[in-house]
Amino acid sequence: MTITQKIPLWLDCDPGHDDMIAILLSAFHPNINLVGLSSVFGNSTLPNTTFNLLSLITGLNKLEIPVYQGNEFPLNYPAKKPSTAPGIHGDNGLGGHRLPRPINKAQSIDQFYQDLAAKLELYDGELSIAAVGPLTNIADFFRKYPDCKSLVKYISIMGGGIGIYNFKGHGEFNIWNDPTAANFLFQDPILRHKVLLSPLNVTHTLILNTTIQHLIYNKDQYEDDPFRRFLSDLMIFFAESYKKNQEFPDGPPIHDPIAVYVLLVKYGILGDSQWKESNLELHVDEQINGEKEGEISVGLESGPNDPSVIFGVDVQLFWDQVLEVIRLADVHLKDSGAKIDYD
Ligand SMILES: [Ca+2]
Repeated sequence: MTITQKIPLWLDCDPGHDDMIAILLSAFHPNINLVGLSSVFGNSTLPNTTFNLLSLITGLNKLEIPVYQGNEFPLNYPAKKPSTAPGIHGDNGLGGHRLPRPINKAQSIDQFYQDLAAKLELYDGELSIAAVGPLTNIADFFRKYPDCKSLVKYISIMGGGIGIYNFKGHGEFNIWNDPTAANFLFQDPILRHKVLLSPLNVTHTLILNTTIQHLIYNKDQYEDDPFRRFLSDLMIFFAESYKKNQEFPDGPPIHDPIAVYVLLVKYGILGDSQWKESNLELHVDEQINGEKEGEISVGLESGPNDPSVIFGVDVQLFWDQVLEVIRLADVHLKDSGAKIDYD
């Protein structure tokens, strides 16, 4: 792929503050063609994450991107109960600022699967999926549409940790919430080598410190910019939650956009960026209420057909992409003259 081409991308998410940055990167990066957005339960309930997704699309004036409502519960529900993250993202999943009232409505899960299958066929081996919430929708889709497995290029996932945890002892939030879905994608003979997993090991290097917060919004430069103030209020809320509940004094890790960033590297858009990855045989502990529920273990016989786990990226290049899409979103909103009520 040459850099004049665009990556056809489907983003599955549970917004979510860091999901919002993944949405910005997907919707505004000049080398990405975002063909669909789907919601899943996770950071909050499915009605809340779907509302937040529709609200963000309204706030960004990107109403042409179709939004679909996915699954409300993990694959193994009701035995496996999901868990939300109000201590990090607020009760509605996206705390810190009133959200714009959504204009569009979400389409059904049946439509989601039909349209994703149609897009995979249309782009004939070039479309990738980025999944930045629990993996329920994506695993469920490929279970129901097995012929589509050969058509997806990459499944880029933010989730898990190799010896690092952030949820209930031995878990990472996304993987813990649907370990059955994760195991399906990590172990499926056709899909597993298409999986790119960005775990906490790499996302904990992507800290939204005060310098970056200042570049996103500062009063001197952006006093009359309601979009940047909106973004900043949400990010400050996220930073305060992380400081209080996860002991990140310098700023919160911005996990989710990594799954999109990784694709920019893999498709050759960002040239020879610094990069560390390993192919690892992955297994998630599915024992409900077990001591190691949600923990990822690495098999002894890892080989080239196993998922690629990303361990290191060029942090500056990552933030350059994020700051640039925020600038482009800002220009888009001003140029379109959209009257969006952020206050
Ligand atoms: Ca997420």
